[in-house]
Amino acid sequence: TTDVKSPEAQFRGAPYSMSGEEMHRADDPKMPAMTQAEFDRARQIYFERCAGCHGVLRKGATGKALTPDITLERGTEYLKTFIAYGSPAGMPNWLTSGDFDEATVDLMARYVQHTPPTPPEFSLEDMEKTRKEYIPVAERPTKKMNKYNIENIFSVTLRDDGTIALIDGDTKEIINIVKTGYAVHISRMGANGRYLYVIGRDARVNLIDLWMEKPDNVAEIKVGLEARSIETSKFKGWEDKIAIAGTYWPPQFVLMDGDTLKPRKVVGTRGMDIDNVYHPEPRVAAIVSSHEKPEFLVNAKETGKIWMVDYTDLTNLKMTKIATSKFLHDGGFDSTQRYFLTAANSSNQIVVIDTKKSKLEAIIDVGKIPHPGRGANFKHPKFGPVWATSGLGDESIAIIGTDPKGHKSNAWKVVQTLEGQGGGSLFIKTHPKSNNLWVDTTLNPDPKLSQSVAVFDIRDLTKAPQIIDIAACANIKDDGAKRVVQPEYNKAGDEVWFSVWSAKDKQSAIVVVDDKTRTCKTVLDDKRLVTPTGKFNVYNTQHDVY
Ligand code: DHE
Repeated sequence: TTDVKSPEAQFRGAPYSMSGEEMHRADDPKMPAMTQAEFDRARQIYFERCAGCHGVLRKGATGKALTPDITLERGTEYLKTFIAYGSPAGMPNWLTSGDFDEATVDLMARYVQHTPPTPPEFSLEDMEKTRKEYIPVAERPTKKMNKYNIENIFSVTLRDDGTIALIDGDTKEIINIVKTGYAVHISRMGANGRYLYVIGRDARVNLIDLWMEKPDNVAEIKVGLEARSIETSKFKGWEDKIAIAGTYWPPQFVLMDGDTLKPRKVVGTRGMDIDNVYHPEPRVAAIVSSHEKPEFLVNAKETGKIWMVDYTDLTNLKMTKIATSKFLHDGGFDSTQRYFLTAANSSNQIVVIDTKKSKLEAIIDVGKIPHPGRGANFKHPKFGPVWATSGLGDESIAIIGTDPKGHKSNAWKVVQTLEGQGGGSLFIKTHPKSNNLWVDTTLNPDPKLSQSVAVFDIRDLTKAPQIIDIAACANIKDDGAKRVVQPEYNKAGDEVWFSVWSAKDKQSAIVVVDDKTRTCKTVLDDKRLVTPTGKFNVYNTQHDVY
């Protein structure tokens, strides 16, 4: 078991799916000796444990740069100590946590003194070769063929199953379990309320048609080797015409036809960072679709740049690159949907973009490693419209004023800081019809905290939050981790759903809480719900309600 000293490190440590790829090895006599078998094993471990923080090319991301010019100077003994015991800056203690034995520590210390093997590129042609249209557009339904209340369907990530569950939010029945990419990550709903787009960490994109009698895949494509984000065009007149997927490797994004996933244009994100230093691996993190213009907003994580991509003319592609702050990760809109608020996580900041003017509006200092998901919008009794984020690094919840017209002096300032249960928070959520602000602490090392959530009363935020033991509601008998993750509302805003997330071979569940009474209402513990994490309500995702 891991000593979860740093929830941040644990979070970043999710395995990359590309360890099996053909890669070129380039040695130099200065580098410590390694057999090919040792090299291959170390490479695999690097993708499983290290790439998330240090980057595939080891140029440094949230973790330090580990290229041979640096590591050879440090030497094997120094590196071994670092790997074994970790650092207060967030490097895990791989030996003392029990994850690595002495031999593995030695192996990895030698490996990082070698030139990083470079994974292959992935071109438009490579993508097109993987594309499947299971049901061509002409053979798809022309109207809704089922009786489901589509707007209240939830798409649930079954992380380690490589599937999503479509759950009827009214009856709580599973409609279908749909095969998707490996370690499937997020779902985003098309603007028309019909197509659901899902992306896996292996960069497989699935297009699911919710009009079918039994909603299922109609098209699929692999757009790279590693990915996290997918979105579709939402501007009036352009609804679902263009889909976009961002990849971690290769560092690029692709624009596709919304209904067939045919790739049309690939754009690389490599280039200068905000300090005018070249970065070879700016991973694409969150992508949102502007409501003000026919544009996507694309977070290029390591360069700290937000690209506003005009999708109306793919030949004469127009892009505005906004210099913001480094390590852009997740984010969402304010309640008017004009401003995009996104975390620059390792900079401990929230960046605000005005999507109407295509300009940087503000950069705001918040607590340690903000992680808003899409954030939470509500009307503060004193400060008016606000947006909130919790974080991985500490217990603080930053409430930021978002109304430059009506509450000018509070706009883009932290107007209040709440004290949550602790660090390791991933998601925060409310709903326009609710008075509750829910905050999880999924990655907190204390199981009491990771299995419960804090709920604040928006009408009186001076009151301490109520703590609800969600895992206990699930009444799971085995000894799984039962980490509670990601509150998500139903369409009506009167229920909030939580995942109780255990390992693949353990029982997991979804707990539905009555938002008014804050009591557990329904437990979904169907055996097919393997490792549920993210949940995406169709209506709320379609309309960016959060
Ligand atoms: Fe996520 C969103 C990246 C680990 C659950 N995650 C995102 C987004 C990015 C991202 C860039 C924003 C996408 C967008 O809006 O377009 N996530 C990463 C990682 O790089 C990271 C840290 C490590 C990794 O190697 O993958 C990571 N994420 C996780 C998990 O371990 C989580 C908790 C469980 C899981 O399913 O893998 C997880 N991430 C989520 C969820 C969202 C998300 C549920 C969408 C939240 C929302 O409400 O929109």
